[in-house]
Amino acid sequence: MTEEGQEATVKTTCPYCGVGCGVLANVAADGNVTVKGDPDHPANFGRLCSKGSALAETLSLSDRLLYPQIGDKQASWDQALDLIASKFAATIEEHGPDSVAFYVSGQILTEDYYVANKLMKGYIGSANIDTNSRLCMASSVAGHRRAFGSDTVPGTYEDLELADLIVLVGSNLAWCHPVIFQRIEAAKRENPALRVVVVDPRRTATCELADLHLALKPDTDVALFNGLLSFLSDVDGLDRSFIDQHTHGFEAALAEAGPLDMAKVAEQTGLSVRDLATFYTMVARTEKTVTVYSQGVNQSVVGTDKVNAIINTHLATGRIGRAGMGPFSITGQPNAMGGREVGGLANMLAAHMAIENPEHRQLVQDFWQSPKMARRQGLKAVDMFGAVRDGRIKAIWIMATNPVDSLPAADEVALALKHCPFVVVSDVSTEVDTLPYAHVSLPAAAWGEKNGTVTNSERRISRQRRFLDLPGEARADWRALCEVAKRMGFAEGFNYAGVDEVFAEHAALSAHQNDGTRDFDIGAFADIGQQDYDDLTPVQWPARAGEPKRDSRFFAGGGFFTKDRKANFVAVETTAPARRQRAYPFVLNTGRIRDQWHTMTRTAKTARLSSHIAEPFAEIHPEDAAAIGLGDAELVEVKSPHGRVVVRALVSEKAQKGSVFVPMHWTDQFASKGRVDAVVSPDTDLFSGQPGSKFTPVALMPVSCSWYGFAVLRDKPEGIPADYWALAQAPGGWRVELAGLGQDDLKEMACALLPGDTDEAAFLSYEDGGEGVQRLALWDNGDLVATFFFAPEPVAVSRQWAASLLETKAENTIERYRVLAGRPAADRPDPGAIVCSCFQIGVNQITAAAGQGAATVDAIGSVLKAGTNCGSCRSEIKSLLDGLNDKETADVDIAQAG
Ligand SMILES: Nc1nc2c(c(=O)[nH]1)N[C@H]1C(S)=C(S)[C@@H](COP(=O)(O)OP(=O)(O)OC[C@H]3O[C@@H](n4cnc5c(=O)[nH]c(N)nc54)[C@H](O)[C@@H]3O)O[C@H]1N2
Ligand SMILES: Nc1nc2c(c(=O)[nH]1)N[C@H]1C(S)=C(S)[C@@H](COP(=O)(O)OP(=O)(O)OC[C@H]3O[C@@H](n4cnc5c(=O)[nH]c(N)nc54)[C@H](O)[C@@H]3O)O[C@H]1N2
Ligand code: SF4
Ligand SMILES: [Mo]
Repeated sequence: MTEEGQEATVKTTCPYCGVGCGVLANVAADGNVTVKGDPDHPANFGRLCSKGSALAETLSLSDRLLYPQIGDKQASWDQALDLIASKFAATIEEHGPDSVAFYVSGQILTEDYYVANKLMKGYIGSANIDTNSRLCMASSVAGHRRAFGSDTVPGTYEDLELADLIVLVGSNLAWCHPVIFQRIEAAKRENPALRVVVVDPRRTATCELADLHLALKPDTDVALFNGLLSFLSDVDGLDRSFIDQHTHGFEAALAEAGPLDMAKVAEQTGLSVRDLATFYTMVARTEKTVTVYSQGVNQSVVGTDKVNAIINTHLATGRIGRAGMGPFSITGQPNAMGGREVGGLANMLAAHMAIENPEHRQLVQDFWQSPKMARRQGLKAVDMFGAVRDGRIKAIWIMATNPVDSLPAADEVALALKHCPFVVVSDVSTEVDTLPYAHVSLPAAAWGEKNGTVTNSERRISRQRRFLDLPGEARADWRALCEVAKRMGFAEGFNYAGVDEVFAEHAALSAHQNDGTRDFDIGAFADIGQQDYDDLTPVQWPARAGEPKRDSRFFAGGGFFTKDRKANFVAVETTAPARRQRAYPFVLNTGRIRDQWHTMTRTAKTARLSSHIAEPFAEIHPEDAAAIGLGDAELVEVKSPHGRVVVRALVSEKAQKGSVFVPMHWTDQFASKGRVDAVVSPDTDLFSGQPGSKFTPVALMPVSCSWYGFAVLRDKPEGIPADYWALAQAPGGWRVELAGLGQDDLKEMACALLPGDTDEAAFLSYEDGGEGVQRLALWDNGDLVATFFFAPEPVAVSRQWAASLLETKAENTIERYRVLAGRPAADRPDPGAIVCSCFQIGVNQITAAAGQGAATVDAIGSVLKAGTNCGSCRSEIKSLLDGLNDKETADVDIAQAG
């Protein structure tokens, strides 16, 4: 925290992805905040991606939840906490501990997570606490535990720099872990021998770095890696001594993989025998191989098997825990790893202990001196909401996650919450689709306002530090939890003076009766005091008490956390992916885009991040689009038995035939029908309970619209009566995509989007009756209030130029008519769809610079600065340049392509 009126720089950690970058937050004397990368942080050494560098732009309080509410009335914290405690206590009294639940998140801090887990498992006595990590890391956790006996990530980021081969499986690093991507890019420049293989059904931005892209059929990864195991065996690529000394079950795993049959693997995966042979040979010949994987692996009904198929190949070659090699499951959320440490999942216990293990249960209960202990696993996320729906769970506390948007079969989740007798939601924003279902809502402290720790993908614990005052009545989540615990009669377990005491207890528990039997041990911090906690520098675990700093990798010499300290090969069956029914012939794949974070409650607050892709879309192959009569930039309905969305068609060769990709981000706050999880199937992996969010059989149907529109507005519209709309921030206002099924009165439509009673006559308008083109604009003394472009087909006006009009004055009639003409003046060329969000450089500018000889990404950088700040767009620039060489057009952003 800073003294009022004094400049200060605080070292903290980015609240977005699991890379866990260090951030320097500078608060100027006037309170203005700027952020940059922390050059000393070992995750990023000063780098930040587009989202990290835009953090300061997300701090406005305009949408913040600032006061507790009961129903829709403001309440005091005391009233809210009393009500929560009494409702939970009464429900438990009447229906037992398993009638209540917590649904928490990999975005709360370790200390928040620790007390939530302690309250539910040790005091309420139920394991009905689960987290959105169930949708994210559960298959990796289950796979690790099957193979290693513990949920251990063996390697470190440095391994990526030391490797000679990096295999990225189901991982779009360029957009989702951009700073790791940049570290690999840099490593490749240093070490030209480094090869990168991308295994992903889609051609993603990450493929720009790839020497080989394996666009396998969805959900056929087990076939690919079982084939690799057979190949390694065939070419004598095994480490027999590692297998013999440190593992069990190799023969069974190999037998299950079967004798090598490349033609069969090719058929199963849809890859060519040639590409398979190239890949397998590369792996066989490269000792220093790291296999990085994330949601293309985890989010599958065979996710745990995919994880073990990958790990099998590393155990078989002994490539684990040594510099430059290993299986590497990277985490998504900033504290996904911390959540696993505290046992935040319904099937885990604190400090990486097992809930099924009676000794572990006793150990934890003794340590906590708690009245109760959950005896069996609780309900995993999808089942938890099923139990809410059928009435088994009668009170639920949702914290730092937005399940009405992010759980599969999301409309059913909304319905469940609607009928739940008591719902508590802790959040930082009012613009959250889950919030309307809350009986009590609690305003949480946001990033920059709270203290605690997070653990990143490489087991590195870093401090998040406060540098802003708490706004309104916001409070840290751990405080709200402790206050409820006290009111439920559990004061003795929750009397922490500060967050440092929670951390110290967590550290002490990790070391309690451990003696090297459990991987997670941070006993070195068991006695940490407030000052040392405040000063804590990033540290990797294990950090055992009294042990000198050592190589933090695991398993190079065996020492797994099973009974006999040997790892298990898991014999994984190659199953054919779910069969597509005739009514649902396409596979829906879902995931992320570069500049939005999940359900957009924070990243959508900045115009800069919204400029990259401003509308939900479905990426579809040209042949599929043609077959269903869908044109580029038209609207398409994506439908499953669970629900539907209507989004913009992005016709692209990057899509795999038969598949369609829709981003997970859009909510009811930003689009009329863009919540893709309404469509996603709730089927889960048998072992992990993780939903297969990347594979839902769907039907696609073009939506025929009578009209399309694009508007730029100074004020956020209160409601949008159009059949289709998508809303995004623009510099100085908002931009809206519109479309209608019927013959709406378009002037009336325009008025409905403006505040107050606008007279239709106030518009300057242009109408081409014959062609159905209509353009309207409204000024207030030369400042644009609104402009609308309507047409019978997708509107072809430059979005970037139109959005920029809010920040320019129209001094005279000519300039106003130029706006209606829908064309920029010659002195203000249209930048085109934004590629570089830091410097707002668009496709047209890059294309023009390339035309004048800037042929490489670096050359573009020196002419336009594009790609020279955060670097997140470098792979798109490369793709654009490659495309120009191929005489292809870039399809970065359909909605802006006009
Ligand atoms: N910009 C941005 N970055 C983020 C996030 C964000 O919201 N926005 N969220 C963070 C979080 S919580 C997470 S979990 C991570 C996720 O990071 P990633 O896992 O990299 O991201 P996704 O886009 O979900 O999915 C990755 C890829 O899996 C591919 N895929 C789909 N099906 C299959 C398959 O059957 N096999 C294989 N091999 N691949 C398949 C998809 O085509 C997709 O390109 O990102 C983190 N970083
Ligand atoms: N179809 C599909 N669905 C998916 C995925 C996918 O790839 N495809 N990915 C899944 C994955 S990997 C993940 S991780 C999830 C993410 O899904 P969610 O967790 O639902 O997404 P977020 O938008 O990150 O939600 C975080 C919420 O916490 C609030 N918040 C922020 N900071 C704080 C805080 O300090 N305290 C409190 N109390 N609240 C805070 C934010 O305003 C926001 O409402 O989505 C999952 N769902
Ligand atoms: S890569 Fe980007 S989003 Fe992830 S932690 Fe670093 S700055 Fe934040
Ligand atoms: Mo995630």
